[in-house]
Amino acid sequence: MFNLILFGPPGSGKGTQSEKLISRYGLKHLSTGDLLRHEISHQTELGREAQNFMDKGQLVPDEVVIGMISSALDENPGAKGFLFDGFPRTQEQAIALDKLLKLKKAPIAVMLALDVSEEELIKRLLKRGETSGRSDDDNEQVIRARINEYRNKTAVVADHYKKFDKVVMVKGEGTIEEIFERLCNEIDKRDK
Ligand code: B4P
Repeated sequence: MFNLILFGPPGSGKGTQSEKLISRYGLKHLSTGDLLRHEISHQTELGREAQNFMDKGQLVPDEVVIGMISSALDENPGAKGFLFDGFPRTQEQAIALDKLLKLKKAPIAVMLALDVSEEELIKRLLKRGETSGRSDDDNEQVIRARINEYRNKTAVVADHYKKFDKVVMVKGEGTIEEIFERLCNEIDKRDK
């Protein structure tokens, strides 16, 4: 089993690159952002709770996202491997993920961390906001709040995996194809 975390600030291209990576490597894509938006569009209780946080650019509480990931892992017993996109986003989520994967005897192989300047992040998210209908993308104040959440709560997740020597920084600026090739080069260096 090959388990990979695609890491980076909001708008760094995690969702964009994940789509391409799962198709090349046959991994199961687990995006907490997508799972939460699915709950919102189906107007579930979890979705209504999550929307309050997401609309303000805040992280959704740990127990909610950890529960979603735990169920998704159980629902895919035959997966060749998982690509975690947008998860873990806090130290607590990272510890919970490590425990869940330990039970499956399949730890994280590598964390690929996309490096993108703040100016570029804001530009990309505002551009997506023009067409996506995502309420967390169409307002610069909310985008800045998301970037602050990343700095205050999420950046430490990379430190967690650095302790195990699992973090590789990848330049996240350039064309989508160029970035994809950089990510593939790192994955191909590792055993699968
Ligand atoms: P996410 O859905 O994870 O999304 P994201 O961080 O906004 O974006 P991503 O990095 O995937 O960017 P993308 O490829 O789409 O999170 C949304 C919210 O959900 C969070 O703020 C939080 O509230 C909540 N949430 C999710 N997971 C959580 C967790 N674990 N714990 C707590 N809360 C959680 O790219 C962005 C744009 O850039 C796109 O328009 C794309 O086309 C463009 N782009 C991509 N690559 C480009 C390139 N190379 N050049 C130019 N543009 C590019």
